[in-house]
Amino acid sequence: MQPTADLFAADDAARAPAIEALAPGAIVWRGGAASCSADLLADLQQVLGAAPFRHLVTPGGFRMSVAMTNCGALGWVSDTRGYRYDAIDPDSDRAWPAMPPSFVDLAARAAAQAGYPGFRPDACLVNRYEPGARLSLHQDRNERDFRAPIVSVSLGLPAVFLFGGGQRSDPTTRVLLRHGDVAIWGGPSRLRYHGVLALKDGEHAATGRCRINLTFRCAA
Ligand code: MD6
Ligand code: FE
Repeated sequence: MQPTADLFAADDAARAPAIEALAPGAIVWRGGAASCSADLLADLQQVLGAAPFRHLVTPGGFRMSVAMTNCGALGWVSDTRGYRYDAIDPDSDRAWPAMPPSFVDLAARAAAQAGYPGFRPDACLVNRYEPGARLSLHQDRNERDFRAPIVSVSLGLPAVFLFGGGQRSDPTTRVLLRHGDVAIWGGPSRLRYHGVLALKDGEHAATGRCRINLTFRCAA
């Protein structure tokens, strides 16, 4: 009988939280959201009641395979006019739902772990990946101030995150993000290209047949 091995067995929700360096200014806090994941998912249901998932259209006219919604003062939207942050949900013509305190609290604790104290996000983009959904290489550059990091929480099915460099053609490294993992991303890494490979089919006890990603930003 090995108590430690049993306690932190292969089950993703039961691993000990640990910090992994990704690049200068970027880390993965393995399992950082595992202990609050049930609260996050319960509070997400409230958000979805007011602002359901929808498939946005890219400026080029393509329907995104990832379904999205937002909470907080600002929400990220895309349509044929371009990408931008907007205080109004274009589907409801109302303000986005407020960011639940459980979200704000986790985002601030995660940012502090990575050396970004005082992080107060005003936007949370929520992504839902169903099997086959992917996000092509992109930079997050619609925010006004690049001094704040981005905090990205993975829930449910695992996904391969691609992490590149300052140019789209730079080589990428692959990072498997599992339920409860938190990637924090700022400073010299803030504008690196990144993406997500097509989600592999599966079933997760917390989310069912999908992966949910919460990305927190200071957009204004
Ligand atoms: C995702 N994440 O993990 C998509 N962006 O589903 C992102 O696009 C992202 O994880 C900036 C920083 C961290 C991220
Ligand atoms: Fe991104």
